[in-house]
Amino acid sequence: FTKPEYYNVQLTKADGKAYNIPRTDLPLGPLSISAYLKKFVDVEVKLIDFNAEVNALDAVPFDNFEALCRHFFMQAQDFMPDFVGVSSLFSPSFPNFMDCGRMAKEVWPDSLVVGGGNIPTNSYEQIYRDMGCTFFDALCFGEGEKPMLHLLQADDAEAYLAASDSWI
Ligand code: B12
Repeated sequence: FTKPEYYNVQLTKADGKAYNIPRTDLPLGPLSISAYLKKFVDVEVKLIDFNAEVNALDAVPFDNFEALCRHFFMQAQDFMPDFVGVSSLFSPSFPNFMDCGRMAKEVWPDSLVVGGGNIPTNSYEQIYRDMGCTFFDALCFGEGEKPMLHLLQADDAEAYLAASDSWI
């Protein structure tokens, strides 16, 4: 992103540097989960779309995605989430998905950090077994609306996660 190749669509930002332009598409999965939850429970939801956010920045003075992620999470520090959900659809985002989960746990250690989308649905063994990941409290398998609702409604979230087939 910060070192675009000649064939990438580029944008020169206010800091004078050329950046790649990430493609922005509505984050349909998180939006769908948010809409579903709001129908059934009184919940406040905040969504950070990183592609839209980096496009909007005037400069991107971060060496890596982890630093960028920490920056946005620290900006949202007045919001103390009970649950943080990280979503990722595309395989090239795998490292970003992991960085995002790691940073969420660092910034909000008391929150339950969960992941969902195509990446964890297909790569949960790699994430937990091969990489020994400890910052994702659970990964959702497949569609997330009902699993998230049941998680929010559970008296004992950890016991629910351990027993449910929708969560790894
Ligand atoms: C629609 C779609 C698009 C749309 C845009 C999608 C969007 N708004 O972001 C368009 C046409 C733009 C598109 C483009 C591309 N796509 Co596309 N696309 C899809 C498709 C068909 C559906 C995705 C979708 O929106 N589903 C509907 C939403 C509601 O579901 P969802 O996102 O999966 O979320 C649910 C669950 O995953 C889960 N969930 C998701 N996040 C979270 C988070 C938490 C915390 C929890 C608990 C649960 C959870 O719950 C959600 C609700 O049920 C998928 C195939 C598929 N069936 O998944 C391919 C797919 C994602 N696309 C793919 C590809 C390759 C591309 C392109 C690279 C194609 C290209 N060569 O240009 C581009 C890249 C776009 C980009 N931004 O970089 C591949 C990705 C493969 C891979 N391994 O990376 C897929 C898997 C298709 C395939 N089998 O090849 N795509």
